[in-house]
Amino acid sequence: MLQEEEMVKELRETVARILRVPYYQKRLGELGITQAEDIQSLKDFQRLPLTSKEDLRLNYPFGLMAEPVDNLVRVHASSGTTGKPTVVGYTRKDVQLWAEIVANGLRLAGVTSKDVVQVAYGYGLFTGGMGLHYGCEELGALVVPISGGNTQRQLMLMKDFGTTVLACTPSYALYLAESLEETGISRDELRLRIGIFGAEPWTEGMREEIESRLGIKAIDIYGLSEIMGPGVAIECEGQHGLHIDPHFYPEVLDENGSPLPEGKKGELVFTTLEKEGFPVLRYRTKDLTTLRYGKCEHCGHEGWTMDRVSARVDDMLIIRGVNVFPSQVEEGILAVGGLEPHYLLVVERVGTLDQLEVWVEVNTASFLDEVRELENLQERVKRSIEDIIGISVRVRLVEPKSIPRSEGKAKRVIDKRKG
Ligand code: DLL
Repeated sequence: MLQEEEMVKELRETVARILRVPYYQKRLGELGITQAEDIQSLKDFQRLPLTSKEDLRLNYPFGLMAEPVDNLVRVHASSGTTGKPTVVGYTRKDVQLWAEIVANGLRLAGVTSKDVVQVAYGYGLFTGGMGLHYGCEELGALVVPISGGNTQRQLMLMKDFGTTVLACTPSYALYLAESLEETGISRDELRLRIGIFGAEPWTEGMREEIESRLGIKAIDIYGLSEIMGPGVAIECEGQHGLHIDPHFYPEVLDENGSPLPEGKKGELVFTTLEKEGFPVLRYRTKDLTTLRYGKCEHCGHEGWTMDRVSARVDDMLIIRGVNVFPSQVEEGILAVGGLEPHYLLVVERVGTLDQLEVWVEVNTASFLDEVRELENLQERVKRSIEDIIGISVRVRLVEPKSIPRSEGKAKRVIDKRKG
């Protein structure tokens, strides 16, 4: 492991930088921390306050920048569920660093300067498109900056340009796979070999589905705008967890905010190192995962590796007192054949009781089956989901293609109990 001393030195530099920001100055001052030198050990660091999305909102739009706005060259923002977005700013050095981080990550994933990368993440305030774009350019790959949507055009260019790498959300990858099958373009006409998929939770079952339908290796890429954007962590070709880039210091905390040891699941928290415009101290991602430290046998990466993010704290549904994550339902659906991985969770309160209904699409072959067989399928999915989540659910099998497809992050829950 990195010498604690060395790590503390780097963290201290971040503390020095964030102390330029009046808001942090005040919060740290309340704890008696007025200078970076007050941090002498990891224990000291762990006593520092956590930062949340709420802090960003309170300081909207530029209040948490550690550089004058004049020194920023780019902003991105993530749409909040309530009103104003959260804004992040980058200096010239930050955008260069980000490009290098993404390029390194792509290299670990097996992408080279010879690849043709179709970037089908959205371009704009969302960090997905531009984050991947500059990373690919830094690597020397050929970028096709098509952005999200316009599915038929995506397929045409994928074939005509000989795209070898597809970068988009896993749900959009699945939609593209489905559209390819419909359009009648066969996999042999394409040169696709790698997918760089992230920006939303997805399961191993979904990975297998995408890999087999597109005939590619599907790599999980993670990131969030508050920390930088895509590339905070990425799988290497070995696909055994996501390697965290050394410019980000991770912690996993329990519900009380206390650090958990390696291998224990909790909320992922990041501190940025070396970031200028918008350095962040102990930012609560609300993502649930586990951490381990070590050397990857496959690619030699030495440092922190995290498990795939199975869910966000925010996505957790409490149904009749039981915690349920959409990814658990996805796992249950994919364990049963004859279905499409397109689903929706509909939660309602009937009288005083919460009810979860899962809508799942049957595939075209099953759709033509006899009613009895469909009932049997329905029963099997129901049992498969119930085995995982531990409460009873209703399953509604729906026609192929009746659940809306997503071109970006999928929306999988309709909670009618709210509002
Ligand atoms: O989604 C950045 C990104 C773009 C990552 C493209 C990967 C690829 P935000 O819009 O700020 O940024 O959303 C961040 O998305 O806290 C997670 O909850 C979720 N997320 C991102 N990547 C993954 C992943 C981008 N690989 C939020 N697995 C994060 C699971 C992910 N969840």
